[in-house]
Amino acid sequence: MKNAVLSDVFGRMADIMEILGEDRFRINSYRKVSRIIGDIPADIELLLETGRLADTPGIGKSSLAKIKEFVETGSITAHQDLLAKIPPNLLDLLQIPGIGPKGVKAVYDKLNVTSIADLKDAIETGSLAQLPGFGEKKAAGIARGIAFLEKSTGRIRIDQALEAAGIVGAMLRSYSELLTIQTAGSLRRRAETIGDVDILVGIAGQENASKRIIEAFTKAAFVKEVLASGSTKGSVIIETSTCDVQVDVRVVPEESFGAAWQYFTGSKAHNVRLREIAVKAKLKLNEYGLFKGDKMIAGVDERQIYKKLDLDYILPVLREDRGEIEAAKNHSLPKLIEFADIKGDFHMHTVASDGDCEIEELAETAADLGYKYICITDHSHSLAIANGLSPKKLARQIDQIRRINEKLKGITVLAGTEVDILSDGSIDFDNELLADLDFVIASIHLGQSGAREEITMRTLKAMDNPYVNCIAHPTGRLFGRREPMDIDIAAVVAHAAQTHTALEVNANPWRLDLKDTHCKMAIEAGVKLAIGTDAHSTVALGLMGFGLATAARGWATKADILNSFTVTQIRKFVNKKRP
Ligand code: DGT
Ligand code: CA
Ligand code: CA
Ligand code: ZN
Repeated sequence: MKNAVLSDVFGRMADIMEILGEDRFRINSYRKVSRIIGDIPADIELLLETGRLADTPGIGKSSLAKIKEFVETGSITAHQDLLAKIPPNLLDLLQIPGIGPKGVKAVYDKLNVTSIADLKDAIETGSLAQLPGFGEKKAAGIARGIAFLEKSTGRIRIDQALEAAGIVGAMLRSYSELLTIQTAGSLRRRAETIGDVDILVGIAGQENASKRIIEAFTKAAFVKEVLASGSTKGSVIIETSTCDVQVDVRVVPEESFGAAWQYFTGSKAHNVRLREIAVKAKLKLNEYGLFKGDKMIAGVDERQIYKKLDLDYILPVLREDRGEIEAAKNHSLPKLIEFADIKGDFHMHTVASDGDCEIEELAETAADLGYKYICITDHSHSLAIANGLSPKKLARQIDQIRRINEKLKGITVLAGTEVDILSDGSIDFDNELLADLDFVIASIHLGQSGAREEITMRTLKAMDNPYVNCIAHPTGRLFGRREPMDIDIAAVVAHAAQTHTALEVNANPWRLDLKDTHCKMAIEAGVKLAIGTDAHSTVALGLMGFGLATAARGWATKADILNSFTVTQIRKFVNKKRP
């Protein structure tokens, strides 16, 4: 699928136009096209062929022509023309957390900075700090951003890992229908970021079949570099639509598949504990099976490994040696939240702020997902860059939602807001207006680089507001782009429990905060978690699974997750805090 690359090209064109100071309106429309393409789940080439792309709202004639050109020739003339207008390394600056196209324009225009190296010089000499609109604080932030970029570990987001696993899985399946193919490692455990993708292949019998499978894998068209190639294991770098990914494929005999799957799912820490238990029981556990002397007592089936070790079965999301082994021993593992428990989504944006679709479209998609409600949470007016709603506009949206609800069947639209927490911890809307809403989420978008006391104070104060029901993306991190805010999570959790405020698990794979360990802390303190996709399109409502996995990794049960509540139960939850 060319969707992601194409989305990137449109985003890049917008960036370059912004750096060159071109027309605002055109820049915004390119950005919009970029996001629409990025969100389309179907293959864009197919949509183009069938003519359905032309009907997609937001994609005009000229964008369509560019998409067509890209599909036919692999590039877009307008993109090449724009690239020719700027120095070759200038766009590298955009990878630095803390600097956007506007910042790049400023340093390029005023300081003649054309590369990251130039920018480092400008920081060292102090000329960046002197540039209007920058200052010492911002320059220091950018210096930290460069350091962050330089030490970046090369871990990838879970959605990127899934794409890579999909590419390799499809190839292996087409190689032979008879293979058992499963993902293992951190991807199966749904860890927040992934180092490399591990794929396990089970085959019945023949020795040399394994070698042929590895050969087929390492010689596949998607392979960019072969790191290792043996008779049962191959390790390669493949190119996906957004990044390079290391993929390890191991082939094991079918009779050992369960043991290998257990072993290569990890985590290492979990496996070490399991092996200790085996040793104590005078058994031997490895990737080939569980053995009593020479006799294999489990191997084909993963569940049997746990069973024969006198443990309840432990789901992959819990395998981190965070108490799951003890719980499995004394039969006290939690019954984790599942998708079937989810009745709604608490966080999404419409065209009213920076989203791509209408309330009705979101409601329709949510109903298809089997939900009973959604909560509309557009931004508030202080967040001008995201086109935040004025109080007047929000009041109108509330009326609009009431009218929509009269027509809708089977699903309720809750009127909400994602209101900004201002620099003094106050809330961007008055309480009278908030009182008209069904559910309020509050979050920090501005001044995220503030000191720990400041960020923590703002968050705690926001929770004191009787109309604030949830703190959205409490740490504000964006993997690879922005480090989490410096915030005292223990204090936030304690205050959430005290003030009857929920904390969000943001399901967007860029965010995933609260993170798993923080979810566990919150649950132990009796705080409810609200999973929100933060969708800006109907497609993004499908991100729920990532938030769900994060909560499950934090040991969440149905009772801990607000999304398992009915509308009536949510109203009760909200009213308990209101005066
Ligand atoms: P990653 O790739 O850094 O996101 O994390 P994992 O967990 O996928 O780690 P990886 O790919 O190095 O190895 C996959 C699994 O294989 C790991 O979770 C557990 C198992 N494994 C690998 N090496 C060892 C080892 O030396 N000892 C034990 N007990 N297990 C290992
Ligand atoms: Ca791995
Ligand atoms: Ca690996
Ligand atoms: Zn949002």
